[in-house]
Amino acid sequence: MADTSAKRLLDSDKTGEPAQEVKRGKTDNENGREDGNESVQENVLSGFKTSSVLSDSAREKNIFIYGKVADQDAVVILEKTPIREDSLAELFSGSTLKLEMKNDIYSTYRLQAPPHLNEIKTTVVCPATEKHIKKYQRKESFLVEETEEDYKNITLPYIQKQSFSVQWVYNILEKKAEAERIVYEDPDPDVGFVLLPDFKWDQKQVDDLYLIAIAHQRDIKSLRDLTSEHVPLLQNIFQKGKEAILQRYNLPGSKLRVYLHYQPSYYHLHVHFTKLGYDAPGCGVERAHLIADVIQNLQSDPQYYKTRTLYFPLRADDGLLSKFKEAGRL
Ligand code: M7G
Repeated sequence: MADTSAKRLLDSDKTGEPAQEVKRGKTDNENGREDGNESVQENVLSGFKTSSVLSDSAREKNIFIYGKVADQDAVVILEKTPIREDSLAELFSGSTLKLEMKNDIYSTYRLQAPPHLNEIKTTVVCPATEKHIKKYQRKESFLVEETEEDYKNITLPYIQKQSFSVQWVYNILEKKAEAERIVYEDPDPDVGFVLLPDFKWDQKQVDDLYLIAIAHQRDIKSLRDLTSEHVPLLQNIFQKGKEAILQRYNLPGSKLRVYLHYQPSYYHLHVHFTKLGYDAPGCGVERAHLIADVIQNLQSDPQYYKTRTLYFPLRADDGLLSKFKEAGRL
């Protein structure tokens, strides 16, 4: 069965595709920023100075930290990764076990695993902007109701000035970063896209599979820009994305949740592919729009997303929320 076999260890080197070589330490992108890949070993965090903990979760076993790398603001995310079934034999035979307590048939231990089975997934955003720091801070959210006029008068002017840079997206499309991670590419300029693992996924197990498909077209900011003319693009991403995931990860379309975020964090059209049953951040009904529904809505009304009132959550400290408040819309 696809689900069981898909539980196996995923060999991240098994990319299959003839990915282009990544030029390490290259500084030719727009921002003059370096793009590295996985094999760079230098510990950029050795001098990291913690300023504050933005949020943490004992349940999700992660912590979001704000601090400085040299003189630059940085956000570091540390996350314990799931225990893989195929590492159990080595975990039991190769670890030391320290008894904590024993009572009748019950005992608890501290198991010290070999280092390679005890890695912490680490994400670094550096230099981080104030918006990054806010993004990772735990804050109360409010549901916003955005009409067609609200989008034109409030949201659009705000995102044109305030949104995150999408340089990382262009780096992927131009093979300046993450080229070796590409799972599938359709190079067509109109309906083409690049499918690759989201950086939230460590690719060690399919239980928390998370990929993103990034459109080659650069002028579609979000769901709001979509009309029926984009249906072939969406159908292509949906169909070929599912086929590529079936081929690579042995996971059929019936096991996938494929959706767009509104509002997204990055205003360049991309589609999220996550495993059904994995409670991926942002997959709730207030933010995720299933691509299958998006396609049907556009087929029945070409202007559906231009004209509909859309609902989405905004965090208390989000500048866009202040704009809605100033306009008396909240
Ligand atoms: P979104 O809906 O714009 O925003 O999705 P969200 O981050 O609030 O969900 C963008 C997606 O791109 C997210 O799932 C991010 O984890 C992912 N992502 C962001 N960055 C900066 C990168 C990156 O550099 N590489 C990859 N592979 N994924 C990224």
